[in-house]
Parts: sequence; structure tokens; C-alpha cells
Amino acid sequence: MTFSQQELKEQVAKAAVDYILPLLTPGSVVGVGTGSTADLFIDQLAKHKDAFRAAVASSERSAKRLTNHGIAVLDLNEVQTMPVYVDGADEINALLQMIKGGGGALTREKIVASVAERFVCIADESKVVAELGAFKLPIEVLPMALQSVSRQVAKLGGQAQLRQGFTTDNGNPILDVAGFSVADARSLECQINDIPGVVCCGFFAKSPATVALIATQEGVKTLT
Ligand code: ABF
Repeated sequence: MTFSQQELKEQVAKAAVDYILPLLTPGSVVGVGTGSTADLFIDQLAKHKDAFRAAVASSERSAKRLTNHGIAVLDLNEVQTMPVYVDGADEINALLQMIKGGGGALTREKIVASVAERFVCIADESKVVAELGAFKLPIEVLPMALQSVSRQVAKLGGQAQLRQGFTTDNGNPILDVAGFSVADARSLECQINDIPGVVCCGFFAKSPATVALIATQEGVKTLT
């Protein structure tokens, strides 16, 4: 029997809840990511509302789903620490460095993750890569800097394309960048962050995941 991608996402969502429950107390706040895998995680988390106090969401979309389940959603400014942040990825490598932001929530994802003690990445095996970069790198940019950032990105070897008809929860556009050579994602992340007008880039390499739960046809594997 072969599991579909949807079934793999459901399996890893359940595995994520099993993984985090021992880390939670009734006073804990859980950091929650964005995307189809994170949606399934929210649905599973909702079965354990007594195990934690509230959540912080990385998008309006996830906040709405959490609220619909009756889970309290806090503003990040009300929270000093969280034991765990759980989110998907578009690509993840063996160092647990990721490309994120296909869903456009990268900036809030990086901020919420930065406040959590651990980042648990949940994904199906299609997201695991030897080298990051086949997935176009999302970069959230201030509107006035679209052209200047695109030119700077070209100097680093990337071709930037404006994501059409899309605005982030922060009111900004996104550039999707192809063509980077990503042998050193950490260094490239720093170089892109340094471009004036960049709000956030989709590399999560300086701060990779703490652990990755990867759903495969042979079961959910834990990578550390
Ligand atoms: C978020 O959702 C992202 O940063 C990434 O873009 C995406 C992965 O989505 P999915 O789980 O739908 O594949 O975590």
C-alpha cells in the first residue's frame, strides 16, 4: 500500500502532536506555523486543548483556524517564551536548514520561531533535498524596494520575479528568486538580509530546525 501525500501529511501532523505533548504544561504557549501541513497539525492539536494555554500563530490564516477550534490565540508581544514552534517547509536539507515562504508567511514564521525554544519541522519526504534551491527563494520586500532589491539579487546570481496578486499579512509584496547556487545557505541568507528593503528571506539556515519529523512510506522519521 502506498500512502498519498495527503496521508503522509496527516501522519506527520499526528506525530508532531505526540512529539510535543511531553514538552507542554497547562500554562504553555505553542507556536504554530502556516501551510497545509500546519493546518493538519492544528486540527490534531485541537484534540489536546487541556495540555496547553494558548497559541501564537504565524499568519492570519492559522490564527483563524486555531480560533475556529476554540484555541486562544495570543499576540506575540504578550509572550516571552514558547517551548516549541511547529511548522512545515518547502525544502529541508540534512543540516535541517530550510527554504520556507511558499505560502507567503515567512516573516512572521521566522519571528515566531525565534521566540520558541525548539523548531519542529513537519513535512512529507518530498520536501527533503540534498541541496536547497530548486524551490524559488521567497523574499518579502518593502514595495518601494522591489526594483532595487531585484538588481542586488541579480548580482548574487538570482533572477527575481514578483509574486503576482499576492500581498503578505504585513502588506508587502514577495519576490520569488530562481537560480541561486546554494552551497552555503547560511552565508547567502546573511547577504540577502543585508540588502536594504528586504524584510525577510525564506532561508532558515542561520537558525535551522531543531528536529524534523519527516513522513515517509516507511513511517515518520525523526532527523536531528
Ligand atoms: C509554511 O508552509 C511555509 O513556510 C511553507 O511555505 C509552507 C509549506 O506548506 P505545506 O505544508 O502546505 O507544504 O510552513
